[in-house]
Amino acid sequence: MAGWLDRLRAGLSRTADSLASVLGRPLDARSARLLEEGLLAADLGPETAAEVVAAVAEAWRREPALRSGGAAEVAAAVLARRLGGSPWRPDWSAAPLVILLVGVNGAGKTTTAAKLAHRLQAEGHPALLGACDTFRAAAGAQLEAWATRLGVPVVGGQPGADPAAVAFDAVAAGRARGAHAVLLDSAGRLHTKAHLMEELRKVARVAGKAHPGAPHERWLVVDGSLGANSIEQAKVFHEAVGLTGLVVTKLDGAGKGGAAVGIARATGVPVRFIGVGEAPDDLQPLDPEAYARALVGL
Ligand SMILES: Nc1nc2c(ncn2[C@@H]2O[C@H](COP(=O)(O)OP(=O)(O)OP(=O)(O)O)[C@@H](O)[C@H]2O)c(=O)[nH]1
Ligand SMILES: [Mg+2]
Repeated sequence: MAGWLDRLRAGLSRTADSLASVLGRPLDARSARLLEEGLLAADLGPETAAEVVAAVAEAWRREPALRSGGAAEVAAAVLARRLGGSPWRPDWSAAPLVILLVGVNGAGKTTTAAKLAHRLQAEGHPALLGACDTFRAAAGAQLEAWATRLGVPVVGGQPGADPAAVAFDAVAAGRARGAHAVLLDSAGRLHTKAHLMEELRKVARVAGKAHPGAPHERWLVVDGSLGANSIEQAKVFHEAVGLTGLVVTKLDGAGKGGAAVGIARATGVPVRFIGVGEAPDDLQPLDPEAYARALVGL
Protein backbone atom coordinates (compact mmCIF):
# COMPACT_ATOMS: atom_id res chain seq x y z
CA MET A 1 0.00 0.00 0.00
CA ALA A 2 1.25 3.47 -0.79
CA GLY A 3 2.94 5.22 2.13
CA TRP A 4 0.65 8.21 1.95
CA LEU A 5 -2.41 6.03 2.31
CA ASP A 6 -0.91 4.39 5.39
CA ARG A 7 -0.32 7.81 6.88
CA LEU A 8 -3.83 8.95 6.02
CA ARG A 9 -5.28 5.84 7.63
CA ALA A 10 -3.15 6.31 10.71
CA GLY A 11 -4.19 9.97 10.90
CA LEU A 12 -7.87 9.14 10.62
CA SER A 13 -7.70 6.05 12.81
CA ARG A 14 -9.55 7.56 15.73
CA THR A 15 -12.57 8.39 13.61
CA ALA A 16 -12.26 5.15 11.67
CA ASP A 17 -12.14 2.98 14.81
CA SER A 18 -15.19 4.57 16.34
CA LEU A 19 -17.24 4.46 13.13
CA ALA A 20 -16.15 0.91 12.23
CA SER A 21 -17.29 -0.44 15.57
CA VAL A 22 -20.82 1.01 15.19
CA LEU A 23 -21.06 0.12 11.50
CA GLY A 24 -20.24 -3.48 12.32
CA ARG A 25 -23.53 -3.96 14.22
CA PRO A 26 -27.07 -4.27 12.92
CA LEU A 27 -28.65 -0.86 13.03
CA ASP A 28 -31.26 -0.45 15.76
CA ALA A 29 -32.41 2.84 17.24
CA ARG A 30 -29.53 2.89 19.71
CA SER A 31 -26.76 2.13 17.24
CA ALA A 32 -28.29 4.59 14.76
CA ARG A 33 -27.91 7.26 17.40
CA LEU A 34 -24.36 6.16 18.14
CA LEU A 35 -23.54 6.24 14.45
CA GLU A 36 -24.92 9.73 14.08
CA GLU A 37 -22.96 10.86 17.14
CA GLY A 38 -19.79 9.33 15.73
CA LEU A 39 -20.29 11.07 12.40
CA LEU A 40 -20.95 14.40 14.08
CA ALA A 41 -17.92 13.94 16.32
CA ALA A 42 -15.86 13.47 13.15
CA ASP A 43 -17.04 16.95 12.03
CA LEU A 44 -18.94 15.69 9.02
CA GLY A 45 -21.77 18.13 9.66
CA PRO A 46 -25.44 17.31 10.40
CA GLU A 47 -26.64 16.94 6.79
CA THR A 48 -23.98 14.43 5.82
CA ALA A 49 -24.35 12.58 9.11
CA ALA A 50 -28.09 12.23 8.56
CA GLU A 51 -27.53 11.10 4.98
CA VAL A 52 -25.10 8.38 6.03
CA VAL A 53 -27.40 7.12 8.80
CA ALA A 54 -30.33 6.97 6.38
CA ALA A 55 -28.31 5.08 3.76
CA VAL A 56 -26.99 2.59 6.31
CA ALA A 57 -30.47 2.08 7.81
CA GLU A 58 -31.85 1.41 4.35
CA ALA A 59 -29.09 -1.11 3.65
CA TRP A 60 -29.85 -3.03 6.84
CA ARG A 61 -33.57 -2.95 6.09
CA ARG A 62 -33.11 -4.37 2.62
CA GLU A 63 -30.55 -6.92 3.67
CA PRO A 64 -30.90 -7.95 7.30
CA ALA A 65 -27.93 -10.29 6.96
CA LEU A 66 -25.64 -7.58 5.62
CA ARG A 67 -22.23 -9.13 5.17
CA SER A 68 -19.37 -7.97 7.28
CA GLY A 69 -18.22 -4.54 6.17
CA GLY A 70 -21.37 -4.05 4.11
CA ALA A 71 -22.67 -1.15 6.18
CA ALA A 72 -19.28 0.53 6.13
CA GLU A 73 -19.22 0.19 2.34
CA VAL A 74 -22.57 1.95 2.14
CA ALA A 75 -21.37 4.74 4.44
CA ALA A 76 -18.15 5.13 2.44
CA ALA A 77 -20.10 5.40 -0.81
CA VAL A 78 -22.18 8.28 0.58
CA LEU A 79 -19.07 10.08 1.83
CA ALA A 80 -17.17 9.54 -1.42
CA ARG A 81 -20.08 10.97 -3.36
CA ARG A 82 -20.11 14.03 -1.12
CA LEU A 83 -16.36 14.54 -1.60
CA GLY A 84 -16.31 13.62 -5.24
CA GLY A 85 -16.64 15.58 -8.38
CA SER A 86 -14.45 15.57 -11.39
CA PRO A 87 -10.71 15.43 -10.79
CA TRP A 88 -8.64 18.54 -11.28
CA ARG A 89 -7.56 19.00 -14.88
CA PRO A 90 -5.40 22.09 -15.16
CA ASP A 91 -5.94 24.12 -18.30
CA TRP A 92 -2.37 24.67 -19.43
CA SER A 93 -3.49 26.72 -22.39
CA ALA A 94 -3.89 29.59 -19.91
CA ALA A 95 -0.25 29.24 -18.80
CA PRO A 96 1.04 30.45 -16.57
CA LEU A 97 -1.75 28.99 -14.54
CA VAL A 98 -1.88 31.11 -11.41
CA ILE A 99 -2.93 29.46 -8.16
CA LEU A 100 -3.50 31.66 -5.11
CA LEU A 101 -3.34 29.88 -1.76
CA VAL A 102 -5.28 31.43 1.10
CA GLY A 103 -6.19 30.47 4.63
CA VAL A 104 -5.88 31.14 8.33
CA ASN A 105 -2.53 31.23 10.13
CA GLY A 106 -0.58 28.02 10.17
CA ALA A 107 -2.94 26.08 7.90
CA GLY A 108 -0.09 24.92 5.67
CA LYS A 109 -0.18 27.42 2.79
CA THR A 110 3.57 27.89 2.40
CA THR A 111 4.29 24.18 2.64
CA THR A 112 1.49 23.44 0.18
CA ALA A 113 2.81 26.03 -2.30
CA ALA A 114 6.21 24.33 -2.20
CA LYS A 115 4.80 20.82 -2.48
CA LEU A 116 2.61 21.85 -5.41
CA ALA A 117 5.53 23.45 -7.22
CA HIS A 118 7.48 20.24 -6.68
CA ARG A 119 4.65 18.06 -7.97
CA LEU A 120 3.98 20.19 -11.05
CA GLN A 121 7.66 20.39 -11.94
CA ALA A 122 7.97 16.62 -11.61
CA GLU A 123 5.06 16.35 -14.05
CA GLY A 124 6.94 18.51 -16.53
CA HIS A 125 5.35 21.86 -15.74
CA PRO A 126 7.90 24.48 -14.71
CA ALA A 127 6.62 26.41 -11.73
CA LEU A 128 7.42 29.69 -10.03
CA LEU A 129 6.68 30.61 -6.44
CA GLY A 130 5.39 34.02 -5.42
CA ALA A 131 6.14 34.95 -1.81
CA CYS A 132 3.17 37.25 -1.19
CA ASP A 133 3.38 36.81 2.56
CA THR A 134 5.34 39.98 3.23
CA PHE A 135 3.74 40.37 6.64
CA ARG A 136 6.36 38.31 8.49
CA ALA A 137 10.01 38.59 7.49
CA ALA A 138 10.44 34.88 8.17
CA ALA A 139 7.70 33.96 5.73
CA GLY A 140 9.65 34.94 2.63
CA ALA A 141 12.72 33.17 3.98
CA GLN A 142 10.68 30.02 4.59
CA LEU A 143 9.46 29.93 0.99
CA GLU A 144 12.91 30.76 -0.33
CA ALA A 145 14.38 27.87 1.62
CA TRP A 146 11.84 25.57 0.00
CA ALA A 147 12.53 27.06 -3.42
CA THR A 148 16.26 26.44 -3.08
CA ARG A 149 15.68 22.92 -1.86
CA LEU A 150 13.34 22.13 -4.75
CA GLY A 151 15.08 24.11 -7.46
CA VAL A 152 12.05 26.31 -8.12
CA PRO A 153 12.42 30.03 -8.86
CA VAL A 154 10.84 32.38 -6.37
CA VAL A 155 9.80 36.03 -6.55
CA GLY A 156 9.31 37.94 -3.32
CA GLY A 157 9.34 41.40 -1.82
CA GLN A 158 10.74 43.23 1.14
CA PRO A 159 9.03 42.63 4.48
CA GLY A 160 6.12 45.05 4.63
CA ALA A 161 5.86 45.31 0.82
CA ASP A 162 2.40 45.34 -0.72
CA PRO A 163 1.48 41.67 -1.24
CA ALA A 164 -0.52 42.61 -4.33
CA ALA A 165 2.59 44.16 -5.90
CA VAL A 166 4.53 40.97 -5.21
CA ALA A 167 1.73 38.96 -6.79
CA PHE A 168 1.94 41.17 -9.88
CA ASP A 169 5.72 40.77 -10.09
CA ALA A 170 5.56 37.01 -9.60
CA VAL A 171 2.91 36.52 -12.27
CA ALA A 172 4.75 38.83 -14.68
CA ALA A 173 7.99 36.91 -14.02
CA GLY A 174 6.18 33.64 -14.58
CA ARG A 175 4.97 34.89 -17.96
CA ALA A 176 8.36 36.23 -18.94
CA ARG A 177 10.11 32.99 -18.02
CA GLY A 178 7.57 30.69 -19.61
CA ALA A 179 6.48 29.09 -16.35
CA HIS A 180 3.45 26.83 -16.64
CA ALA A 181 2.32 27.58 -13.11
CA VAL A 182 2.72 30.42 -10.62
CA LEU A 183 1.92 29.54 -7.03
CA LEU A 184 1.13 32.54 -4.89
CA ASP A 185 1.62 32.03 -1.16
CA SER A 186 -0.28 34.51 0.99
CA ALA A 187 -0.07 35.57 4.61
CA GLY A 188 -2.28 33.73 7.08
CA ARG A 189 -5.29 35.74 8.13
CA LEU A 190 -8.30 35.43 10.33
CA HIS A 191 -11.47 35.35 8.27
CA THR A 192 -13.06 37.81 10.70
CA LYS A 193 -10.59 40.60 9.88
CA ALA A 194 -12.35 42.55 7.13
CA HIS A 195 -9.33 44.61 6.07
CA LEU A 196 -7.22 41.47 5.65
CA MET A 197 -9.91 39.86 3.54
CA GLU A 198 -9.98 43.04 1.45
CA GLU A 199 -6.20 42.79 1.05
CA LEU A 200 -6.68 39.29 -0.33
CA ARG A 201 -9.21 40.53 -2.85
CA LYS A 202 -6.67 43.10 -3.95
CA VAL A 203 -3.96 40.45 -4.38
CA ALA A 204 -6.33 38.53 -6.65
CA ARG A 205 -7.35 41.62 -8.59
CA VAL A 206 -3.80 42.81 -9.18
CA ALA A 207 -2.61 39.33 -10.19
CA GLY A 208 -5.25 39.54 -12.90
CA LYS A 209 -3.64 42.68 -14.26
CA ALA A 210 -0.40 40.81 -14.88
CA HIS A 211 -2.10 37.95 -16.71
CA PRO A 212 -5.69 37.68 -17.93
CA GLY A 213 -7.83 35.37 -15.85
CA ALA A 214 -5.31 35.14 -13.00
CA PRO A 215 -5.56 33.85 -10.39
CA HIS A 216 -7.19 30.99 -12.26
CA GLU A 217 -7.43 28.97 -9.08
CA ARG A 218 -8.08 30.26 -5.57
CA TRP A 219 -7.57 27.46 -3.11
CA LEU A 220 -8.30 27.51 0.58
CA VAL A 221 -5.75 25.59 2.61
CA VAL A 222 -7.39 24.08 5.68
CA ASP A 223 -5.75 22.35 8.62
CA GLY A 224 -7.53 19.00 8.64
CA SER A 225 -6.75 18.43 12.29
CA LEU A 226 -9.04 21.32 13.20
CA GLY A 227 -12.73 20.85 13.55
CA ALA A 228 -16.07 22.02 12.33
CA ASN A 229 -15.35 25.73 12.85
CA SER A 230 -13.30 25.58 9.66
CA ILE A 231 -16.61 25.36 7.82
CA GLU A 232 -17.50 28.91 8.88
CA GLN A 233 -14.00 30.12 7.91
CA ALA A 234 -14.32 28.52 4.51
CA LYS A 235 -17.60 30.27 3.80
CA VAL A 236 -16.06 33.68 4.53
CA PHE A 237 -12.99 33.02 2.35
CA HIS A 238 -15.33 31.79 -0.37
CA GLU A 239 -17.32 35.03 -0.24
CA ALA A 240 -14.13 37.09 -0.34
CA VAL A 241 -12.24 35.48 -3.22
CA GLY A 242 -14.54 32.92 -4.81
CA LEU A 243 -12.77 29.67 -3.95
CA THR A 244 -12.24 27.12 -6.70
CA GLY A 245 -10.67 24.38 -4.60
CA LEU A 246 -9.63 23.17 -1.17
CA VAL A 247 -6.43 21.67 0.14
CA VAL A 248 -6.78 19.81 3.42
CA THR A 249 -3.47 19.44 5.28
CA LYS A 250 -2.09 17.53 8.25
CA LEU A 251 -4.26 14.50 7.64
CA ASP A 252 -1.33 12.40 8.82
CA GLY A 253 -1.82 13.93 12.26
CA ALA A 254 -4.59 13.34 14.74
CA GLY A 255 -7.35 14.83 12.61
CA LYS A 256 -10.93 13.70 12.74
CA GLY A 257 -11.13 14.00 9.00
CA GLY A 258 -14.76 14.88 8.54
CA ALA A 259 -14.38 18.62 8.10
CA ALA A 260 -13.11 18.07 4.55
CA VAL A 261 -16.50 16.66 3.67
CA GLY A 262 -18.33 19.36 5.61
CA ILE A 263 -16.43 22.20 3.94
CA ALA A 264 -16.79 20.76 0.46
CA ARG A 265 -20.50 20.44 1.07
CA ALA A 266 -20.97 23.89 2.62
CA THR A 267 -19.09 25.72 -0.12
CA GLY A 268 -19.73 23.46 -3.09
CA VAL A 269 -15.98 23.64 -3.72
CA PRO A 270 -14.05 20.42 -4.37
CA VAL A 271 -11.11 19.16 -2.32
CA ARG A 272 -8.20 19.07 -4.78
CA PHE A 273 -5.29 17.89 -2.67
CA ILE A 274 -4.60 16.48 0.75
CA GLY A 275 -1.45 16.97 2.83
CA VAL A 276 -0.18 13.86 4.55
CA GLY A 277 3.19 14.97 5.88
CA GLU A 278 5.90 17.60 5.74
CA ALA A 279 8.06 16.27 2.91
CA PRO A 280 7.84 17.55 -0.70
CA ASP A 281 6.05 14.41 -1.87
CA ASP A 282 3.44 14.52 0.87
CA LEU A 283 0.74 16.18 -1.19
CA GLN A 284 -1.70 13.89 -2.92
CA PRO A 285 -4.60 14.57 -5.25
CA LEU A 286 -7.78 13.75 -3.37
CA ASP A 287 -8.98 10.23 -4.06
CA PRO A 288 -12.57 10.44 -2.79
CA GLU A 289 -13.00 6.67 -2.49
CA ALA A 290 -9.73 6.09 -0.65
CA TYR A 291 -10.46 8.99 1.67
CA ALA A 292 -14.02 7.90 2.43
CA ARG A 293 -12.93 4.31 3.03
CA ALA A 294 -10.18 5.42 5.38
CA LEU A 295 -12.74 7.47 7.32
CA VAL A 296 -14.93 4.46 8.05
CA GLY A 297 -12.06 2.06 8.66
CA LEU A 298 -12.18 0.06 5.43
N1 LIG B 1 2.27 16.71 9.51
C1 LIG B 1 2.01 17.65 8.61
N2 LIG B 1 2.45 18.90 8.81
C2 LIG B 1 2.17 19.84 7.89
C3 LIG B 1 1.43 19.55 6.72
N3 LIG B 1 1.31 20.69 6.00
C4 LIG B 1 1.95 21.65 6.71
N4 LIG B 1 2.48 21.13 7.84
C5 LIG B 1 3.24 21.83 8.88
O1 LIG B 1 2.42 22.83 9.46
C6 LIG B 1 3.22 23.94 9.86
C7 LIG B 1 2.65 25.21 9.25
O2 LIG B 1 2.82 25.13 7.84
P1 LIG B 1 3.00 26.41 6.94
O3 LIG B 1 3.07 25.93 5.54
O4 LIG B 1 4.09 27.26 7.44
O5 LIG B 1 1.61 27.11 7.21
P2 LIG B 1 1.12 28.54 6.67
O6 LIG B 1 -0.33 28.41 6.39
O7 LIG B 1 1.99 28.99 5.59
O8 LIG B 1 1.34 29.42 7.97
P3 LIG B 1 1.33 31.04 8.06
O9 LIG B 1 2.07 31.55 6.89
O10 LIG B 1 2.00 31.33 9.35
O11 LIG B 1 -0.11 31.43 8.06
C8 LIG B 1 4.64 23.63 9.41
O12 LIG B 1 5.36 23.11 10.50
C9 LIG B 1 4.44 22.56 8.34
O13 LIG B 1 5.55 21.71 8.22
C10 LIG B 1 0.94 18.19 6.54
O14 LIG B 1 0.26 17.83 5.58
N5 LIG B 1 1.27 17.30 7.51
MG1 LIG C 1 3.03 30.73 5.35
